[in-house]
Amino acid sequence: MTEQHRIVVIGTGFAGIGMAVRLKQAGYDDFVVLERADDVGGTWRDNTYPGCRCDVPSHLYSFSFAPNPDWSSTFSPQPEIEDYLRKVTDAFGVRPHIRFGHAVESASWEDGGWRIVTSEGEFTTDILLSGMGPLAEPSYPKLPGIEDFEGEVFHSARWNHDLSLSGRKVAVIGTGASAIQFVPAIQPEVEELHLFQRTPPWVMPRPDRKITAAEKMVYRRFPLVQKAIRAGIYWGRESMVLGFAKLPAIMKQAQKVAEKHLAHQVRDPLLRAKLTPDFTLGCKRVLISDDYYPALARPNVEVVTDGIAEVTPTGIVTDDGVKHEVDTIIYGTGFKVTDLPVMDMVHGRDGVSLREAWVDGMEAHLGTAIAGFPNFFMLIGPNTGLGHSSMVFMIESQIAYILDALKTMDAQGLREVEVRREVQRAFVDGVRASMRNTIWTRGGCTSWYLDSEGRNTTLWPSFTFRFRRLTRRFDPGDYQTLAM
Ligand code: N01
Repeated sequence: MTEQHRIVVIGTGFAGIGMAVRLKQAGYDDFVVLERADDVGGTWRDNTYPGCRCDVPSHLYSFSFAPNPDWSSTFSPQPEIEDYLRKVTDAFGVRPHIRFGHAVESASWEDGGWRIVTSEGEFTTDILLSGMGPLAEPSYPKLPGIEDFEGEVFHSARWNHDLSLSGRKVAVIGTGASAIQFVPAIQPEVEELHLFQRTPPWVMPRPDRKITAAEKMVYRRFPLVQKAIRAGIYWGRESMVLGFAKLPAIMKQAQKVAEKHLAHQVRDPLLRAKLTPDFTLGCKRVLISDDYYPALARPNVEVVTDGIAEVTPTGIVTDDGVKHEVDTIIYGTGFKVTDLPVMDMVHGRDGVSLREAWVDGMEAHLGTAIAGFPNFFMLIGPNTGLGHSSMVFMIESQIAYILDALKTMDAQGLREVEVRREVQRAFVDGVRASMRNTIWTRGGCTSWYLDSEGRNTTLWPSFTFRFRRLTRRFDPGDYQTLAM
């Protein structure tokens, strides 16, 4: 049997939950949220690796409609964020709308509506909202010989908690935001840790501390105080990072802080040389940690900088011919950010998939609406990611825009809205122009910010406040519309 709803949302991370809460508050009752897992949380439910925590200050990492006076520290640990999302889900009454265990297999625009096939049956809807997020699907590198490896293999985003790492010889592949968090957490437990580093990241000090009971009380009694701190951090962070990002020469000054951090924490000059990056700070996501470098200096850790030639049943052979005997391989190799599963899942007008629509790179008007895909809005779509601030702010901007679109459709009796191709083109050209001379494209590195052609189709290159302004109103003039 096919279920029909006015609105279908996919995913229950920050995007899907925020959307569901706002829909309910706006009086839309006929909606369901499809979730493949058995609880909410998105990437904050899936990433349970030891040491997982947010590298964005806690004050920024909550919805404006659900401030959290109870964050325990400047940078919240993963279980607290997952718990926060569960609490928001229940406090705002959206859990009954969620269909857990419903993995979306495809969504197609057919006969003026969306038909969605899930692992548990079909749905049809007028409006399809994607909250699937770019950090959902782990990326596994293709290592020759991996299928013959006799030990244990898993990805940091699918941590194997049934396996004790105590006494094991572990290979970690990757040195991004995830690895720098779990490496110090597992180093004391494992017998040997072989860290396969392709590119050394820049690592800044992490100014973390516990939030005191007195502070929490103030936030609880005077929410405006927390709001003011939040606004202050936004401006400070964004002005600094964006100022630097647009002027790579100045970014080199910030590098000095990271260089000092490395020199202070790693005394061995050979190890320090291995860990010194050769690109401008900010080109990849800037990492923060106080325990990563000290962990690498421990005697049971080896930083391997030669490339991986092949995997054998009992280890990894590098390009220099050395064999590293290991019984466990942990991938800290990130996510499929520019090769999203949604690209093959969603088919718009004339059966065209997002992958086909995006042959020249991912693009969307305001990172949200895509020509050829009527009544479809994508949360955290192309060029809405951030290297400098909180994604929750971007998500809330998109949610407000989508709600305004729904209100406009209701008020004007519109059955279909589809962004005009030329409007999308103009927006995307603007984003690419302002991306041109930034650290993200000219910093001398590759990163998940760039697609296989070197285009930055992931980041928003400006202040989040500017994005908020652009998404404040849904302009039906930007869309081709069809009346009821
Ligand atoms: O993934 P990454 P991540 N052989 O893509 C290496 C968010 N996040 O999971 O730099 C060898 O950054 C790759 O090497 P290189 C945050 O937005 C947030 O760590 O490409 N190595 C790199 O070192 C973050 O940016 C938090 O040369 C290979 C690593 O794997 C995003 O998630 C915490 C390889 C991948 O790094 C992703 O972070 C954690 C190969 N074949 C994550 N393929 C917060 O605190 C890849 N690598 C909020």
